Amino acid sequence: MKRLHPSHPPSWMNTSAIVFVAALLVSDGAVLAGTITGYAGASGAGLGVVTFGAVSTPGAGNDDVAGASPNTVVITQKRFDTFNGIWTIFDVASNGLPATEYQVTETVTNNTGGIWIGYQVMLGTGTDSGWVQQALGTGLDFDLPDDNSPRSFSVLPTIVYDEVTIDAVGGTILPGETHVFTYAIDVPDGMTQFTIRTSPRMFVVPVEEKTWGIIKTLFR
Ligand SMILES: [Ca+2]
Ligand SMILES: [Ca+2]
Repeated sequence: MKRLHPSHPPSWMNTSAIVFVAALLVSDGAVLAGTITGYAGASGAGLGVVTFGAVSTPGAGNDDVAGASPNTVVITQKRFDTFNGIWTIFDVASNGLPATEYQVTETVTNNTGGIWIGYQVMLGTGTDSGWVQQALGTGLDFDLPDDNSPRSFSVLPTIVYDEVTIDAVGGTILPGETHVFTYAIDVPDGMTQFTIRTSPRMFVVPVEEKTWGIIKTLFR
């Protein structure tokens, strides 16, 4: 179900769950959870340049967090040179505890030569022709159902999202402009890698073309 960014965060606190996780963390003596261990590269026809800053996980297994998680992923530069997607891949260590929440920040540059009217972020696995969007309900998600952490796309203020897709629209990003976007993700235990797919949206499709496209699809 798609929804608009809420003005009032939902109730999220589950005391028994927090106590349970805290007990696990303390009993082991070590911090264990599904955590991002590193950046495994970028690909896609939109690339450009991707410069990975750092991943930091001081609060492994902390799902859920209200506000910005202390765990961070920073992409210091993501430059789109053509109007296509860029996939960034992350390695994950599984250690038997629930999800770890990260606040992702990416600094995005429009080097495509065209005006953007939107920006899309998706979660999944693989890249390019091997890309598979994450199914709903797996635990890899954009901080849902808790939905209580920052999600901001600068000059694109209208944000429509579900567990695995964010569409930010409502403004324009001109050629040469750079903007900082941020969003929260939950990384569950039980996976070795995942991918963040990002892509600009450029043109509004005219009604006539959309109609023709529908017709072509029907008769193909
Ligand atoms: Ca959260
Ligand atoms: Ca969360």
